[in-house]
Amino acid sequence: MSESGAAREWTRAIRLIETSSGIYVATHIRPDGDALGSLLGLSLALEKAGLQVAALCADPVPSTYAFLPAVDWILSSPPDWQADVGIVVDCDGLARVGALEPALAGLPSLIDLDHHDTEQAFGQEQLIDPTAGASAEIVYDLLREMELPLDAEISTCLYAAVLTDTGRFCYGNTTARSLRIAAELVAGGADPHAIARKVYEERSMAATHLLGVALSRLAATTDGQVVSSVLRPADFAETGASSSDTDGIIAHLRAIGGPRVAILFVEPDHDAVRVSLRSDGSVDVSEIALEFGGGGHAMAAGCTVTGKAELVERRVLDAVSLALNRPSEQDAG
Ligand SMILES: [Mn+2]
Repeated sequence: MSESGAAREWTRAIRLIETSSGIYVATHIRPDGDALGSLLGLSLALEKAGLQVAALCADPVPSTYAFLPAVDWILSSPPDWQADVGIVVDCDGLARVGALEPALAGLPSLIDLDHHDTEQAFGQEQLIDPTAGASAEIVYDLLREMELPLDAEISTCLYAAVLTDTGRFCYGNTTARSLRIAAELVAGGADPHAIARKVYEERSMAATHLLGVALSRLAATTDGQVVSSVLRPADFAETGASSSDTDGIIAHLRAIGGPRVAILFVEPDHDAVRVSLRSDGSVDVSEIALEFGGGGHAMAAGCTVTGKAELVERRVLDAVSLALNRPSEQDAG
């Protein structure tokens, strides 16, 4: 899209927001740091600007993110008042909002605010920038464009979002812009040490035991290009861990030097397998996730596949090895 086209889109989106009588801000199921930080940062800023706002997420907030300001404000279903505008953050396709989809799809105006490189854009207006390290970077730009002040609460939410989606400013999506925005958020009152402790250093005993189980089951393919692990329903029962306690385990698999792709298969109950994929950049794992009905980014993606666990795992491993052995587009120029 041309610069002027993008600028017009921003102007129209801002006009929709500023003239709204009520806004539903929503994010995806199984929310992560970017989903929740973007949802809360944006909702707080709009509410403080005098707009009527409901912050919506169909799934519960993982305990890791219970420290975020105004987290108790999040509703799992729409409130008893009707919005005229919806802003959906960090969702690659409207279906990602889960049970909230009908309530959002029925709104007069919908804004898709996201950083996925998507073919599933939706809504009247799209504030989509795949070069953003986190959706929160786009929220930051939107609030700046609207000239809304960033206080410590809003800054904390947005900082937590950028921190987690860039893998503590380590992943390939980390840019000078991510760091500049993070610096502005710290200046606005976000506390980097306190937030990092909350997100990364308060893992529960149960979750740590679950991590141990996952690490004990590490397996590599014979060519050493793919490393994977699995968690079965019994592992959750035995450790007392919950399904959101798998967050962060994939980072330990990804940290192994050598393999180009890391995969974590999680079978929270017996009818589906949740697959997390990480790549060193040599294959686009979002394309593999897409084949299985999921999505994500080139270096981090996921999908949930129904079927017998062993069969699902075999199919995903086959798809990954096929992708790894395909001549890459980069090689072709
Ligand atoms: Mn994100």
